[in-house]
Amino acid sequence: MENLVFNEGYNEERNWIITEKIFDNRYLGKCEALFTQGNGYLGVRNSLDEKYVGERRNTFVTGTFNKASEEEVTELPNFPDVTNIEITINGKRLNLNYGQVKDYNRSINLKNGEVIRSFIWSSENGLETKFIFKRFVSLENEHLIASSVDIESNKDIDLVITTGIDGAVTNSGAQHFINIERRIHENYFMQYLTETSQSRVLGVIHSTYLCNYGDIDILPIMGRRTLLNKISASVKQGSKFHFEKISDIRSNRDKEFIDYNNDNIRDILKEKGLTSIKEAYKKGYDVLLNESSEKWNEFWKNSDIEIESEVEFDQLATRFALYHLNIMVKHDDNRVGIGAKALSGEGYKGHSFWDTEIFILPYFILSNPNTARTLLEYRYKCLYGARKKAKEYGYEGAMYPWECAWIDDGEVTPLSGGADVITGEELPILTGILEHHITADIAYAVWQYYQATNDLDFMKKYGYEVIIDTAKFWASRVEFNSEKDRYEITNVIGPDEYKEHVDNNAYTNYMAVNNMRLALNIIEKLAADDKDTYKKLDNKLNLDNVKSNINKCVEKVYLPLPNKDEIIPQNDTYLSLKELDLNKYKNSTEVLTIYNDFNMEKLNEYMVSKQSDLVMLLFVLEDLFDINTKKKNFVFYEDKTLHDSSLSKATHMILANDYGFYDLADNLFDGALTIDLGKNMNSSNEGIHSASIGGIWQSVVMGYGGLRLAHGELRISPRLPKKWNKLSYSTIWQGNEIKVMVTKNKLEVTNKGTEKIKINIFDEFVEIESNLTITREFKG
Ligand code: IFM
Repeated sequence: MENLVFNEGYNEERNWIITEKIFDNRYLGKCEALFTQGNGYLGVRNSLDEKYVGERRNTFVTGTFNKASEEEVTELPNFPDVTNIEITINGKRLNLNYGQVKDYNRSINLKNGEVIRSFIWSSENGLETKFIFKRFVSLENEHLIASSVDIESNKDIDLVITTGIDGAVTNSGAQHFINIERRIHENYFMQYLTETSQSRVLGVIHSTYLCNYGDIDILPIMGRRTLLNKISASVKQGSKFHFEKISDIRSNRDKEFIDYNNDNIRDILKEKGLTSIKEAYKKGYDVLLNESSEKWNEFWKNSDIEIESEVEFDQLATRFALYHLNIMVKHDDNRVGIGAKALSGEGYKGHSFWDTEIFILPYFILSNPNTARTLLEYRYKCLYGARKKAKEYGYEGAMYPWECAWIDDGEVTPLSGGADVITGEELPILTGILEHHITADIAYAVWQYYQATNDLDFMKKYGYEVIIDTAKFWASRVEFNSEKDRYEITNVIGPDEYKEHVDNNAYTNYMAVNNMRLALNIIEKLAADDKDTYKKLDNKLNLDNVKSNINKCVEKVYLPLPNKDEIIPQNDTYLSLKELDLNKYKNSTEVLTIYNDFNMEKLNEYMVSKQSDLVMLLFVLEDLFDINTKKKNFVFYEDKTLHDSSLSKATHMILANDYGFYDLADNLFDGALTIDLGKNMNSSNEGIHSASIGGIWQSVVMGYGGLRLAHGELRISPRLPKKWNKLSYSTIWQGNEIKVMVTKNKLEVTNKGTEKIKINIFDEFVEIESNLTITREFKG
């Protein structure tokens, strides 16, 4: 039997349910991450209620970064845990590794984020106990998490439940919390306060429980760093013991306290938490779930993508992506970004990478522009760290950190990761020092957002400044090569992280020039049309100086062109590297297997790429080369790419579909969909892959759905795979909602907005009045 199945939703729930069919202690990480619940403020990994060796029990509160010690970089700390519910039956602790387990079933309903687990456990001869556990994190009240447990036995049993607030948590051993204060109010309301050790973020956790069973004994326990209640009951054969637990988690970093200079914040938080938990206590699990489900219904009403396919998994996987896209971001707080593992695991420490701008943001720009704006405002707020980094490296302007955490943390990429097993020497991580393209990626994303929204208010307040100050960085970053009479960008890592210390990475150079050209155009336009904004920016950035620095170099930056074989060199040395037979690695079901044979130093010697690099350039700046050159380069580089990063397949899929390599596109699509949902049961241990989840949306909507935002236009040129009969999605273009419905040979575009829109459909400009639909037949 497969561990995970995707077809257990029936009728209304068809293609909404993912089910784990087998409890297997070796693979706890998979569903913990996949079934993560949250709302962008809270992220709670779906560890089982009872503890297991090998579990990773994580509760994250966005933005609460802390540095556990001097030698570690800042990370999102694991908050005190409220999900653990330990149960003993007749003195035997519930643990599915022991006794017998029947009818195990654990599923997430993507429609409302609830996870239900049920099974029958037999801990001693003739005794069978049925358990049903349920849990959700509220979308209605971002602080709330609720669980419920039903227990029923075929004999009388002595039942003990121990649960509460467990502060004995770490991030893989790194301890983040100090100064614990705890107590119980009115017998039922547990209160726990604690503070992060360096950033001094105050975490305030309240928990309560409801129990419908007549005679119960309650014993409060103050353990080391814990505050628990032990609840004992004698449960009669055939009667149901019902237990609910509700918790409220908040912190003084919450958005509501941004401008709050009140010494009483601790008391305020206590009071808010306590009031909230008392109200929640009155409502109980079902009412709270209904409230949260209503919010989910609203989300799905606006955001669902419908796919009619022979392979129903495609529909489910798309919903899986939409579910996670909705809970990975705090939609209204511009002080926080999206972590590479979102709020679903300790991997990459909650830090934000270019993953956001290039892989995730397109979804928000074209589906939920308000959230896109919030995310870009976060980058604006990170300018402080970007300027600091530029200065430290001897450059001007804003050089974005490769990894960002709290808005004023600056660069937080660790300098090493692990140690050589033989020598014990720390293994360096060079990305924070050398991977510079993120600066241009952010400027690019700002411009994409503006094109899609016309949000001039954003540009005046934030966007122009980001583009100009990043351009200022590039003008100082390029190096003049007098022999070749050109500017170069040497010693970088491009998107392909298998190549370090390279010169003239094509992606970086083109994106840097794009960044500088955008800035020049903006400066000129503002000088002509918007003197006030010009003056404001001039005071901050000295625009004459920026302009002259850019003008000095921009037309002379080396932009690698196709060679005699029409191949654009990924960097100065790539095309002269040794060739390697990659079949073994390409055919492997695991990623990064090349590391079994080569270390980084050796990898630098071969023509092998980790992820889309030159191909990424063809995607983001699609007008640079003619179609034949693009196809040729796609084939050349795809052949050498191991897709060892989860960021790779979606981009390749979209271009393969564009270029008519349909079998490859379909293959890559399946690969992109199964990065987290695939058979590899260890793929998501560190957390889900946020960028690949953005990539799923991109492959569906920008790939088969043919939606593209390029040179200021919205284009729709779909092509469905053979197995699909229909795809429906919506997008927002310059404030107007557009519904798109594609079948194998018909496209319908409906303007649901209030204004007339002009878009490009199959390379023809079409104007669509408000509330009108246009139809195009095409050869599928
Ligand atoms: O940003 C990515 C990078 O491109 C490949 N390594 C993982 C990072 C975080 O997802």
